[in-house]
Order: sequence, then C-alpha cells, then structure tokens
Amino acid sequence: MADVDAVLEAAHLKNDHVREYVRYWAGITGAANIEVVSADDDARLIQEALAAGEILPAGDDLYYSRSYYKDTARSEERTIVATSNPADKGVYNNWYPAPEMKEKLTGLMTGASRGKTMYVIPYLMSAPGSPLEKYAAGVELTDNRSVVLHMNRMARVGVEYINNLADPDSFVRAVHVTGDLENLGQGTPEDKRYFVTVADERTILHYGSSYGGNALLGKIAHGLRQAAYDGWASRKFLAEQFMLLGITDKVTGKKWHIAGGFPSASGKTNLAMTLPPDALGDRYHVEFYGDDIAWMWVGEDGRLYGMNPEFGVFGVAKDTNEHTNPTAIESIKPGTRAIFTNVAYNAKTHKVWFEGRTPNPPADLDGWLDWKGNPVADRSPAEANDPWAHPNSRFTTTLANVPNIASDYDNPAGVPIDGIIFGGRTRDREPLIRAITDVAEGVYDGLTLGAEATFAADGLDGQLRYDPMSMRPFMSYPEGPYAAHWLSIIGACANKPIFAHVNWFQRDAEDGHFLWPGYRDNLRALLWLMQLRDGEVSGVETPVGILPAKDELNTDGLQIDPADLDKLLTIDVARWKQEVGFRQEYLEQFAGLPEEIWTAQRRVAESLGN
Ligand code: GTP
Ligand code: SPV
Ligand code: MN
Repeated sequence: MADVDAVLEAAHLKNDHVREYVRYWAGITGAANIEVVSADDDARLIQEALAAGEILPAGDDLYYSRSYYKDTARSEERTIVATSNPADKGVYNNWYPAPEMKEKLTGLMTGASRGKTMYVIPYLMSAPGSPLEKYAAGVELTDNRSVVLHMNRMARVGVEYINNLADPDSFVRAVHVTGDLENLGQGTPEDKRYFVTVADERTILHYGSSYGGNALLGKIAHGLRQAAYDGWASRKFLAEQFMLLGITDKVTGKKWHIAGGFPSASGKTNLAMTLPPDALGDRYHVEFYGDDIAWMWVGEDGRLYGMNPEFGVFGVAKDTNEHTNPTAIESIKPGTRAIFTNVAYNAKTHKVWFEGRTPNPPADLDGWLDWKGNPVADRSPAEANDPWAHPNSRFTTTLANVPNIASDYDNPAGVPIDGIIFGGRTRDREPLIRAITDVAEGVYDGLTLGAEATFAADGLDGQLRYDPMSMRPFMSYPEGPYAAHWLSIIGACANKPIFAHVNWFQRDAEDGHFLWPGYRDNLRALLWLMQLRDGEVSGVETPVGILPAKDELNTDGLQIDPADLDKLLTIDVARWKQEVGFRQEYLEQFAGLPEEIWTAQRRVAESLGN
C-alpha cells in the first residue's frame, strides 16, 4: 500500500490521533489504498461510482443504488452495545463485554478490505459551534464508496471538522467493513454480521452490511447509541430518535418548537416536513429541523434546547407523494443529488417508482426492474402482486433540499423546545392526542410507548411491542438510569416542555380503515397542544391525560366521518385497564427505575379504577 502518512499529509489531515487510528485499521483490514474524503469530492465520487456501476443515473443529478437483497434494513439481533462495565447491561442494549467484542470484530475485519480502497470520512454530527460539539466529531473508515456518498449527504464531512479539536483524541472511531455480503448467512443461525458500539471507548465496529444505519455510522451508531451514552455519562444531554419541527402562527407571530419520538417508519419524517392543511395554510407555517435524531440539553435560560445533529434525510420512500408529503417530493426532484435506495428502477428511462408514489404502478412495464433488479414484465402470476420497491426503500437528500427547512436550522445554539410528543402505530387504545403536564408522567408515558413494529428492522413488521421513547433499537445503557437521566434533564428546566402522546394510526375495528386522515392534518393536534400549553384551551381531563374538547380542535376543511372523530377524542377505559396491567409487567423487567415512574404508573392505574 502507498505510504499512509503521505496520503494523510496530502489530504491535510493534521490530527495525529486520527492518523494513528487510520494507520491501525488500514493494517488490520488490509485495504489496498487510503483516500481521505471531503464534501467537495462528492461530484468526482459520483462519477466514479457511476463508472463502476455501483450507482445508476436516475434523472438530472439523481441517483439509484441497490443494496444486496438480504441487506435492506437494520438487524436488531445483530446489534450490540459493549462496554467494560457489566453494570451497563440493560434489557434492550444487548450488552456484551468490550474485550470480547473488540477481539471478535478485529478477527472479522482482518484482511476483509483487501484489494479495496479504505475511505477516511471525517465528520461532525452538529452545526459547528454547538454547545455539544465536543461529542459530535467522528471519523468513519469504510471500504464502500456508496456509503461515502450517503455520508456526504447525511453528515458534515471534511478534515476541517477534526483537525482542530479542543481535545484531539475526542473523536468517535467508526470502522465499517462491508464484508462478503453474499456469504454472511443473513438471518440464519450462522449469521456473521456484527454491529457493535463500544460505548465507553467511543468506538464503533460494524461488519457485514452496506445498508443505512448498519453502515452510515455517523447516523444512528454515533448520533443515537454513542451520543445517548455520552449524554448520560456526562449527565449533560439526551440523544433521542426524535424529529424536530417549528410552527409559526403568522397572525400572532408566535413560534413553537416540538420534538418527538415515533418508532422507525412511523411518521417522523412526514410530520417534520409537513405542510399545514390547505385551510390552515394562510395562518400557520411549519418549519423542518430534523426527522430522525435530536440532541437536547438545558440552556442557560432554563429552557430545554434541541438540535438535529444530521445534515440530511434518509427517509422512507413508501407512500411519499405530492399529497402525503409534498416537501419530501420537492427535496428529491431533479438537480438535488438525491440517492434512491431499493426502489423500483427503469433501466431505459432512468425513472424510479415505489408503492404509493402514484396510485397505480406505471402501466408500461418496459424497462422496469423491481428492487431486486428483476424485470417486472417477466414476473410469474404468483409474483404479480409482489411490491416493486422494498417496503423499507429510502431516499437520501440533504436538509437544505427540503423547501420548508427552517431558516435557522444551522444555528449552533439550537432551538427552545415547547413540546415533546410520543407516538407510533397503534390500532386501538391511543386517542388522537392526550396531553400530559406532569414531567414524571410524561417520562413514564414515553417509557411505555407501545406500538406496532415496522419493516425498518428485519422480520418484525406488525409486532406489537413496547419501544421506550422510540429508542428500543438504539438503547445504549440500562433503562433504569435512562429514565432517571430523563427526569434529571427535564427536571432541571425552569420552563418545562409539555408532553403529549399522539396517534395517527387508530383503525376502525370492523373494516380496518384509518380513523384519522393523517399527514398534513396532524398539525391540527399539535396546534391544540400548543394552545393548551399557552392556556388558550383547557381540554378534557381523563385518567391518561388531557384530550381536546371537540370544539377545541381546529377542524376547518377537515374531512372526517363525525363518528370517527368522536372515537379519536375518547378513551376506551376497558382497553386502558388491560393496558395498565401489561405495563406493570413490562416495567418490572427494568432494574432501578426511579420511584417517580412507579408513582406515575400507580396514579394512572388508580384513576382508571384498577
Ligand atoms: P425512520 O426513518 O425509519 O426512523 O422513520 P420515520 O418515523 O421518519 O417514518 P416516516 O415519516 O418516513 O413514515 C413511515 C411511513 O409511515 C411512510 O410510509 C408514511 O407514508 C407513513 N405515514 C407517515 N405519517 C402518516 C400518517 O399520518 N398517517 C398514515 N396513515 N401513514 C403515515
Ligand atoms: C430507522 O430505522 O429508524 C432509520 C433508518 O432511521 S436507519 O438509518 O437504517 O436506522
Ligand atoms: Mn429512525
């Protein structure tokens, strides 16, 4: 291999700790070449990837990538958090001892990049100058050019982000080795994939995938797992799978910010990018800050502040269209340099399509390939109804491409948070919205978030499960301390956010239709919540929170069956009594839950008459 130091020198990579790290892993992986990446290299890397057939053209400055067909989502059972302290073992973090995992991954990665280029991606998961900047720097090493292209969109990339660190050793070491995807036994007992965060060493070692959160290590491995651990270890901040949006009332000039957690593929991107319903558009404006991760801390003024550490969006393609999410459609239009992954692709016209993009698939099958690359026209009758796109197919675009991106999205100071919402796919029980003003009850509500899992993780679609704060796949330390850390951060705020639980996915018990139209109309529930916070409405008290009185919800232009609306604004007490019993059992698995959480559980149970 070429002299590593000469390459790093030529790339102006000055940080000696980074150099040492690159040398070490270049030696282990056996890569043939080293290349240091900056955002300016994107156009050249795109050309190289096109020439190599790793991506395909999908229109004017749009690109198509296909991942191996057994490598299309996160794998929860192959994801591990390791530390040197057995007390860090929780219920969901899949804890292993750090020495065992480092040895394992070093073995798997040894010689595994032979003949390949190892790209060095210095990145920052924050706007420069953020109060949390010291937790945000990282260097991903990857042997996959498509991963580089995605990282260029999802994070701020360049040597300038790691050359002048206050503590030059304080970057996250994030090593990604693709492995031989066709021989990894994905989903079998011989599965060779390991996605490990060695949290107390700020080291991420991922082997055996080129897809999304398995491979773009700045995103969930650093942005969520590592950052959540750092936030707890420092006692300074929370890192959560949250969207972040702003709402401006153009008449009064008021501006609110809301952050919220919904499990993967349950509506964060859609909500954060939403436009107001047409009837409310003259009065309200929604600004997009982030769709998947928020880091939150207490500001000097005693308010909770939040920021999106990412630079782009890795959004679910399915059902994204001009009606459901017009701003997302704008953000992937020609000229945006967006990359589509695992959607259907037309090899002749270079068009892409996915379920829900239009009501029906293209009528002319000529040239169309499904997400596996097979011609749709050649399908057997048995395959005729298979989806063209993978349900977890995605688009990758930068935040700046989203038309309603907040003007201050890059402001390192972050934004003050007025409301924290939790939600998910819940077919019964959860009303449209229930507000919670007590902090312990709000934290309790987040911990007991119960929803249907989605296709964003392999093999779990539709299973009803608890997903604390929507962090279940990203938990890096035990649930008891996690709850305590939440109580301590929010408790330290002099001016606290209001909590709420929302549900856009309640279904009719008979025919299964969604009771709520969802998407742009979701803003109606958030507006009510902000009015409640500001004392303009008072709602109706129930055992599980405050619901909107019927005349308090703005229904201008809303098309809904009045019987459906009634159901959305009431509590099914019998169903909730049963639920509280389930919650008792669920909470009992967690060691060291703060007493406040048990008090909240008892209060809810008692007010339901249990
Ligand atoms: P991750 O990126 O996996 O963390 O997901 P996410 O929470 O950002 O999910 P996203 O907003 O991309 O939504 C996932 C799916 O839910 C898409 O297919 C959406 O069309 C659908 N969806 C989003 N909002 C609504 C809604 O209000 N109602 C209904 N019925 N479906 C929705
Ligand atoms: C999720 O699965 O929650 C995502 C996509 O946001 S991934 O980056 O693959 O984790
Ligand atoms: Mn997510």
